[in-house]
Amino acid sequence: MITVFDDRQFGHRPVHEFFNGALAAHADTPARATGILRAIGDTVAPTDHGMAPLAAVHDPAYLTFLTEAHDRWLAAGRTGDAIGYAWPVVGRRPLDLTRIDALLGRYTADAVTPIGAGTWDATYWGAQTALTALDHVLAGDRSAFALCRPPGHHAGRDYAGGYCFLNNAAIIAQAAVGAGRRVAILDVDYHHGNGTQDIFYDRGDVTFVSIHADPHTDFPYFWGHPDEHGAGDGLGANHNIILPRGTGWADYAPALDRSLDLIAASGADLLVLSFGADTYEGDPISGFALKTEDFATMAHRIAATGLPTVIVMEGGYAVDALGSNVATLLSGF
Ligand code: OKP
Ligand code: ZN
Repeated sequence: MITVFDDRQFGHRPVHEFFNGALAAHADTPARATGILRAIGDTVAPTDHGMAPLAAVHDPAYLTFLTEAHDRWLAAGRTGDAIGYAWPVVGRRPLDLTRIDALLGRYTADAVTPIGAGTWDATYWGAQTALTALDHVLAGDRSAFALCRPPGHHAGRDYAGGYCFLNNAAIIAQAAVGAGRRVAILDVDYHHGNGTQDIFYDRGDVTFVSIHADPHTDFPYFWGHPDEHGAGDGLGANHNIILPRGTGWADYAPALDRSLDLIAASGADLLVLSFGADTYEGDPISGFALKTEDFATMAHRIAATGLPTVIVMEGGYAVDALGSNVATLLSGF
């Protein structure tokens, strides 16, 4: 299977995130990508598909914000990463926001998603990485791996959040729809893919199934509950399967089988797998208990659907084990 990667993604180097009321070292380190690259070997560079496929999912004003945010931060006399501190929880009339702190409040969802000098280039080339992996699958490859970093599944149409800026899985799902395919997205990251859910919530042409930690106990808290079924044309095309902290393979496997049944019933002919390795037992910010070999079993079951599959990297923070966890998943295909 081909792996697509662009080393401009190393330019995203967030320093801090808020954690338990204080600044802590950010979990999305460049070393995550290094560990994966070391374990899987050769990669191919993405081709540039331009802004159009990004703008097919994201709000143009949000894309402008992402391209300008760090320059505006510097122009305001700040140093380091741009991070918000005030959020418009109560909706108000549209305002002409100009101060960087107001823009950060408008276009970010939390204080764990800082924007640095290299963030836009990194996330842009991450999205191009996913689009190039999709090209390989549309051209007939059975599967392809997009080594994206930063991840994407918490980013919505007009907001960053949960370490994510551009929603790589949603961007390629939309591009695949444009190519005439019927798409399902399976999100197996430990955290609910709230951005992906939000983007497709009222659409019936893209099915979203996510297996994740109960949002009563885990980020992103406000979304990912099992009664979120979709709306309008999308009613019945959104499925959240929650599992308690401590879940190991014995209880994960039935949830995966249920997900694959839902995807088969959707009539999809192309699968986007949002793959987070943070379900691993050693993950420092997560609470499931999958073992490295379980990722091979996970891949066997997904591959048994026969669906052409684009695998998009999301989370996974046990850096020492991340390479072998990803390589094990890929070998299972
Ligand atoms: C991004 B992805 C841990 C707090 C974690 C943010 C998690 C973002 C995860 N106590 N807060 O889904 O892997
Ligand atoms: Zn995650």
